[in-house]
Amino acid sequence: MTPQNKAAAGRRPKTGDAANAKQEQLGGYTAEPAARLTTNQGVQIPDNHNSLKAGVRGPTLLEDFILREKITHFDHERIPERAVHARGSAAHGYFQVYKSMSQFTCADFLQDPAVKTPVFVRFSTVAGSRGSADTVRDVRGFAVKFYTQQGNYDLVGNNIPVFFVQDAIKFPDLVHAVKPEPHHEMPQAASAHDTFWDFASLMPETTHMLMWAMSDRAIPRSLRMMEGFGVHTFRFVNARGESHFVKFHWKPKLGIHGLVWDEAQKIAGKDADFHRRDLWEAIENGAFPEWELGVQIIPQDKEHSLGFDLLDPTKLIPEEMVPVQKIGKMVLNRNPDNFFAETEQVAFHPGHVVPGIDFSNDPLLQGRLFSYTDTQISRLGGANFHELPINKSVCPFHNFQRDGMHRQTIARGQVAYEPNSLGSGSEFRVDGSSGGFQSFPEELEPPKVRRRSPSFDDHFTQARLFFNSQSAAEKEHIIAAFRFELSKLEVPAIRQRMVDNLAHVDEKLARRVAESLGIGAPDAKAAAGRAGFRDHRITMAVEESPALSMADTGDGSVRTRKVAILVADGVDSASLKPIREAIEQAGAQCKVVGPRLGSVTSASKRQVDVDATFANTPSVMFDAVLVPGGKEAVAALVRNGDAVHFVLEAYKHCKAICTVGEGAGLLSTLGIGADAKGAPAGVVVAATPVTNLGDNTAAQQIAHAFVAAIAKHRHWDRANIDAVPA
Ligand code: HDE
Repeated sequence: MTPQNKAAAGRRPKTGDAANAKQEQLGGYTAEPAARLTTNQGVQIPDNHNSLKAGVRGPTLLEDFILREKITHFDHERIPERAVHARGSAAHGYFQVYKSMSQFTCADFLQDPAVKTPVFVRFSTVAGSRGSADTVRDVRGFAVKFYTQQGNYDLVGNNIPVFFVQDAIKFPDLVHAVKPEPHHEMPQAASAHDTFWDFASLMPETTHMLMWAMSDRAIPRSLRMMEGFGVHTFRFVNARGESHFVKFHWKPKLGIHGLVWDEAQKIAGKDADFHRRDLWEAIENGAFPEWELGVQIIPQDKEHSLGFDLLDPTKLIPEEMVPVQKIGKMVLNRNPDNFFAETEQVAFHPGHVVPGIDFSNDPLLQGRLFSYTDTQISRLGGANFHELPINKSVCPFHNFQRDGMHRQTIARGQVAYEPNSLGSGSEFRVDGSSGGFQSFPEELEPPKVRRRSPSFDDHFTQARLFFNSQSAAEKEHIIAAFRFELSKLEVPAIRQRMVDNLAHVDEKLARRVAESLGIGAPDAKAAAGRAGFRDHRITMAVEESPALSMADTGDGSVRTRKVAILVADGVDSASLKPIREAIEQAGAQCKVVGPRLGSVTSASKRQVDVDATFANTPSVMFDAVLVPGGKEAVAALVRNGDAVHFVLEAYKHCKAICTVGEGAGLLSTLGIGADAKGAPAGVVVAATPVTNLGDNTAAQQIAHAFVAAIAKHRHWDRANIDAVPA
C-alpha cells in the first residue's frame, strides 16, 4: 500500500500495520522494540551518549566516525524555506466525485463516484517565515495534490478568489514589498508596513484583493473553516475535445469563520501554532475536516459574455451570475507521519495537470507555470524532487530522464533515448493512440506584444461589489483593518494615496478610514491623476453578491467548537454536569479552566478536575465560556484578575457566554450583565435555582440555548464593546 492509498483507506495505521512494517524496513523512526540504533550505513552504535576520547578527560578523536556522521547530518538538516508560503500545515485524505463529470472533462478522477482519490493538502500563510505565527493577517494558501491514476494533479489555490496583480511579471515586486523590509528585516509576517502599502497604493489593480485581505477572511478561525479557490480560470476538456472554462471552489462544511483582529494578535503570542494545532487535533480526534469541490462552468462561446475578462485574476465570477455546482467532497483523515518528509518536501505546481484539465491564458497563471519547477530545483536540491515519497505519482512513470542529484530510480539497461533499436522499449511508446494529455487547440490572436489587454482596466467595480456584499459588522472590520494597517506606516503620503484610491471603491469607506489617520480627506481626483491609474468601468450584472459574505455560513453545528468552563473552589458541580454533557453531545469540546492545575473542591465537597489554568489557556483559545453557579466559586472568580480578564475578553470578542445561577453575578459585577432590556446578545443567563438543575430538562434547555449561541460563531451586535477593557 502506498502512503497515499493508506490515506484514502482511513486514519493513521497503528503500530504493527503492514504499512508501518514497510516503513520500518525503510529506516523510519517507528521500529520494532528489538531494533538497534545504527549509523546510516547500518553499523550498530554501542553508546549514544559519549564520543570517542583519548582518555576519559582527554580530547575527542577525529577517528570517531559515529560522532562525525551524526554531527555532519545535523549540520545539513535545513533546506531553504519556500520564498512565499513558507509556513504551512498539511494532511492526507481523499476526494470523491458525486457524479461523473464526463460531459465536461475526461479527467479520470472526476468520473466514478465509487473511486476515492488520495489527496495531500497543504495550507499556508504567504508572507511569514517558517517559524512565524499562524494567525497573522495574510492570504492563506490552499494547495491540493490529487494522486490520480492518470498522474498527479495539483490545484494550487488560495483562500481568496482573486489576486493582487494581473501579470506574473509583477509578482516578485509584490512579494518584495510585503516581505520584511530589506534593510532591517522587519516586520515579520505582516503587511502593515511602508513598502507593502507603497506598492499597493501605486498599483490600483491590487484594490479588489486588498478589500479581501482587510476582511476577516485573512484571519481565519481555523484552516477547517475557510474556503479555497483556484483563482485563475482553467479549462475542462472532454473526450470529444470540447472545452469549457472553469473556476474551482472549495466550500468548508463547517462554514467560513474569522477571528477578531485583537484576538488574532494575542493568539500569535499565546499559541503561535494555533491553526496547525487545531488541524492536527481535529484529525487526531476523528473530527475529519471536509470541503465540497465546487465548479463554475462557462461554455467556450460565452467567454466574452460576463462583462469583464475571465482571464483577469483580479476578477471573480459572482455565484449569482454563474452558480457554483458542487461536484464532490474532500475529507482530510490522516495527519502526516513526518513534518519534514511530507509537509516540507511536498512540491506543488499549477502545471501538474492531467488529461481533461487545461490552462487559460490568464497572464498570472502562465507565469506560475514556469516558476514552480524552478523553485523546487533550488529548494529540494535538484531535478529529482518528483521521486520523493510525498511527490511520487501512484501510477508508474516511464521516461528517459536520467541522473541528477539524489536520483532514486535505478533504471536498467543501456538505453536512455528515443527512438532506439537497442532496448525493448515497449512500455515507453509514444504512439498517440491511447489518449494522454492533449492541449486544447485554442486559436491565438497575433501580434506578439508586451501590453495588457484593455479589458483588464477596471480596478474598482468588483472591489465595490465585495464591500457592498458584506454585513454591517464585516464592513466595520474592513474599515478597522485599513485603519490599523495604514496607521503603522511612517510615511503619511502613502496613507493619503491609499485612501484616495479607496474613494474609487466607496466614498464613505475612504472617509471612515482617513478619519483616524491624521491625513487629509480622500481625494478621488488626485488618485485618478496618478500614473498607473486605469478605470475603464465595467458594468456588473449584480451589485451585491451575498455569497461573498461570511455571515451565516456553515451547517449550524457546533462540532469541534471549544468551550471553557470557569471553576474555583465552591463550584456547583451538580448543575454543571448535565449541562456539560448536553453541550458535548452537540459536538462541542469542553475544558475546565481554573486558578491552578489539579482539581477544585465543589460546593458538595466533590473534586472537579481542572484541565487548564486562566493563565496557560486564555480565553482567546476558546469559542465560548460557561460560568457555572456556586456562590463561593463566583466570589473567588471575581477576586481573580486572570479570571476577570478571561470573561471580559471573551465578551469583547463577542463570544457566546452562558452563566448558571450565581454565575450571572460575575457578569453584573464586571458591568456586562443583563440590564432592563435583558441579557446582551449571545449571553445566555440560566437563572434557574441551582437545586432544579439536577433536573435534566432544565439542563437540556440551557445547553440548547447556549449551543444555539455558539453556532452563531460571534455576536457582533453586542453593545458597548469598545468600552470593555480587555
Ligand atoms: Fe504561488 N508560489 N506564485 N501563487 N503559491 C509558490 O512555490 C508564484 C500565486 C500558491 O503549499 C512557490 O513551491 C508566482 C497565486 C500556494 O507548497 C513559488 C506567482 C496563487 C503556494 C510561487 C504566484 C498561488 C505557492 C513558493 C505569480 C493562488 C504554496 C514555494 C505568477 C492561485 C504551495 C513553491 C505549497 C507557492 C510562485 C502566484 C498559490 C515561488 C511566480 C495567484 C498555495 O514558486
